[in-house]
Amino acid sequence: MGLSGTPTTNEAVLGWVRATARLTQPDEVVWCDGSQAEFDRLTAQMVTAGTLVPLNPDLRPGSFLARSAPSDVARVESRTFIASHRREDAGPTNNWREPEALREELAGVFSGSMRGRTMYVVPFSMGPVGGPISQLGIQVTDSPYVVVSMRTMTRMGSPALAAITPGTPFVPAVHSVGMPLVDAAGRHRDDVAWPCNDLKYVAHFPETREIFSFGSGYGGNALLGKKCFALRIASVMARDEGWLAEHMLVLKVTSPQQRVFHLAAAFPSACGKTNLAMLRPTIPGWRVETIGDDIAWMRPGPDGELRAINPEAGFFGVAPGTGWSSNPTAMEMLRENVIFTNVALTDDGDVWWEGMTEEAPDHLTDWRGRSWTPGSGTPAAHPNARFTVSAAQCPSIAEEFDAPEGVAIDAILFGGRRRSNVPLVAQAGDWSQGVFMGATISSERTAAAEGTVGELRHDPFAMLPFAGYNMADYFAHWLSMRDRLTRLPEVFSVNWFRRGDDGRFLWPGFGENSRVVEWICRRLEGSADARHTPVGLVPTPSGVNVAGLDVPAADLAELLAVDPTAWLDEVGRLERWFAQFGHRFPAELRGHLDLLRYRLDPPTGGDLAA
Ligand code: OXD
Ligand code: MN
Repeated sequence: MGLSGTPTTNEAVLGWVRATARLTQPDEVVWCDGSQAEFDRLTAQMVTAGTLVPLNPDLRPGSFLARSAPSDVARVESRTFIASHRREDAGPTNNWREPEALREELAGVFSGSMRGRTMYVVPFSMGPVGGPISQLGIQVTDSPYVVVSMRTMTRMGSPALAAITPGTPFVPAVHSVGMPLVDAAGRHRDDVAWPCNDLKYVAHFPETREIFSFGSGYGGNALLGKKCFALRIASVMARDEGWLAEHMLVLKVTSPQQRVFHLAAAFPSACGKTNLAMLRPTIPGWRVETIGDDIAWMRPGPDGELRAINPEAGFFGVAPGTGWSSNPTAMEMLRENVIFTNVALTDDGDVWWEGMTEEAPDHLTDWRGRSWTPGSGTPAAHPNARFTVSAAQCPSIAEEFDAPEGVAIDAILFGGRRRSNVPLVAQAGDWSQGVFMGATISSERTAAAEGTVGELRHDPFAMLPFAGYNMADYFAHWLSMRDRLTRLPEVFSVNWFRRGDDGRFLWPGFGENSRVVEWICRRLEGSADARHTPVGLVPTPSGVNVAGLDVPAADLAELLAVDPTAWLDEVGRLERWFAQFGHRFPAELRGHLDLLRYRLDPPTGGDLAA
């Protein structure tokens, strides 16, 4: 395949594109420039193909609906592979594959996988092009849906390609939906609206920084800048180079006294990161602005502080549960220029999903394209339905969003979806206990990945599906950051999801979470009281500002309570889970576990404060 008229002369790029085209055998190779004209051309083509449904331009201008194949709706963790040379470098929580064997297997599945299709070459930058924390990549893909999504989610196109000069490292990422339109014998078949393959691979070679994804067109499986690069590959880069690549939102908080704080917060998938990132404080005088909703890259800055960027350029958010009451900022952001995937279609050509409004419309077309009424008994939108939208459209975006040097992080929050045990908020005594807090997150499963929704699973740092190397080494790397920083962020754990015995949520959440943010900022200033508990410093009962809020004192007490019996069970579960790491598990964290047990059940009884 000739590559005449290519927009680069970089032989490293050309050689890799040529070799990939030789393997996958597309009809055509198209280099993407990221322009509006390119976007318009591809979306028009996808409308003709039935991949995109244009929405009513009066109700949702510039927007489209995509319906995926029902088998291709979430990240496939069981088919996500880390191919490091040594199995123990991938660790017990990753699916390890021997790299040479996996390469051979991939060469087999990718062989001819783009026959009859176009291969798009998609250069992109994670973070502002040329920024000191940013990184470059090129994805080749046979999915135009992926191209237009990458344009929203990354800095995609000509400036990124121009930055990949000879000798400049870039992460090569190969993606195919795995449904060639012509077989080896030359027989043609018709395309479908959402091509994919039952056989899936989301494969990472962390040592050579390469990504291969086959068989899925959906989200994190296919937009390879996101989970594959910005978390799995970047976490390995970060370990090697002394920084952090994290599953965290980043926000800017301004107090009524005009003091500015930057917070980074890790929560497992679909636990409200986007809502927290776009928080509208209910307490007077506080302001929250958004820097990121899913991923943070954080490096020691020139003054020894931890500086963070959001490497993404857009939001790929979970639609269900996003509504005018839960996240009005997101609802404003979604007024136009959005690609929705697997939401429901209204009869007048707009979108709907569970939680958007209190009452469902009388009639819809559901995410599978079937007629739907409130009596249908199935959700109208898939629980992992998504919106893809540019960050520039977010009304709460902070001016620092595009700052190449990032913002200095003052506090790190770790959270999960926990109906019991974990208090509303607790502060770690120091960095070491903070790392322990991150390592001990568990959360009830959501629909973002395959698996049983509601089941409790350990998800350290909300990175279980995303750490590209041995999680025990990852814990050690976090501990080691204390030697690289002279101003360490304070660390907190939070839990908005605690429930009473009757199953009701004890905390109203959403905008009211600003009250917890307030307590955190006041702790950073040194002006809020706290009491010691075995799991950290929690607010005194009068510490959380509940003025104007209808939370009974008994509920607040329960939200802040630490139940030793329940926590001893938790320690037991943690011990059993950490045992899988063997000698690689850092002794310092084992020490925290022992100390926690001791504080929960002191030999002499009584002194829980220790
Ligand atoms: C996401 C996820 O899409 O975590 O952000 O699954
Ligand atoms: Mn995520």
